[in-house]
Amino acid sequence: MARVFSGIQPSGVITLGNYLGALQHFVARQYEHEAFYCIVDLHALTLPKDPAVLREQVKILAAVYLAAGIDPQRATLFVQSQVPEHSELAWLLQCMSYLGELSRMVQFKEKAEGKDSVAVGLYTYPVLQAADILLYDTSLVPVGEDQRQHIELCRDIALRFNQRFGDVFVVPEHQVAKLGARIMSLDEPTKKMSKSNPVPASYISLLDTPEQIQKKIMRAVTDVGSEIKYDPEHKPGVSNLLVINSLSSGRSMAVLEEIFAGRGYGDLKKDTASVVIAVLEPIRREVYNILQSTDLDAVLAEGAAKARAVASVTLRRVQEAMGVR
Ligand code: ATP
Ligand code: LTN
Repeated sequence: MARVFSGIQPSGVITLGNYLGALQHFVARQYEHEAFYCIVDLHALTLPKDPAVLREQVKILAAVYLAAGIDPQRATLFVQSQVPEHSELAWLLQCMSYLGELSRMVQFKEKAEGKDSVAVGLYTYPVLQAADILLYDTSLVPVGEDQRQHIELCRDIALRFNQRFGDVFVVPEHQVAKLGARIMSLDEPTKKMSKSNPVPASYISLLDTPEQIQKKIMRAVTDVGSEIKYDPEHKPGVSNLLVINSLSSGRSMAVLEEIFAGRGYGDLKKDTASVVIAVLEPIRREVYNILQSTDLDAVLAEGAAKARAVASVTLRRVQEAMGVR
């Protein structure tokens, strides 16, 4: 059975983009493959973080994973910092990675832009990500579009390592959905919806109330003209709403274009708000139930133990190959 691995940063409240582009695919994959899902708290440290806030966000993200449908009996859910093999392998892989290739990473350039001082960890972030993936002999990595470049880098590092030291790593492939891999910001539909955007109206959080969701979608920026058709290049705002609607309601783009032919943007927004609420409201309620009733520490401790059992074997193989064991 192929192994699947993916991770989400506890860097804020999970957005509709995270859900449609990543989390819902994690849930589907757990029925087909052996799955490992990680709360990547070490990655979240690459930008300044208050320790108490980080702890709280780890807990909320664990509840979101479970509320969205991750079943800890099927998939291994764990916190990255509880499996020290991630940091250890990251160092070994840093010695196999080049300044040039890391300098080309778009996420680094975007997150470093305009800052006076940038942590080295932000630069080496994709190497830690490669360690996450390679520790589990992962074949498939479901991610949103923005992570494609990081998975390519992980493949390059794994191939380079295998060429030098023999067949140590499984070389993974990314799995990026055709639709929904890049949900756009509601206020600026040419930018990615992101949980670290300081403007709350730009994203829908999985913890937003139905009223908040309704308000944000009704205020979403749309395009000139009045036709409702899927055309991301010329109609980014309307196309984003159509994608969100299609993935939330299960109706194809062709069906939606037919339903909304001759109707106005207001109708599209109202309908989109109602289908998004229908998907997110049960998850939001479940998050609060879980936070009150589930021993998350126990679930995560069990996940970490299962993850370590796999990760420690891979790390040992790498250490032996490199001559440090
Ligand atoms: P941040 O804004 O803090 O960088 P983020 O919202 O991009 O965070 P991540 O934790 O970096 O979230 O991403 C978790 C997963 O969600 C990744 O697979 C990523 O590709 C996916 N993802 C993030 N934003 C979107 C989006 N707007 N549309 C589709 N997928 C997304
Ligand atoms: N960098 C990813 C989060 C992440 C990840 C991973 C994703 C960390 N390690 C391993 C897939 C596989 C992001 O979404 N920003």
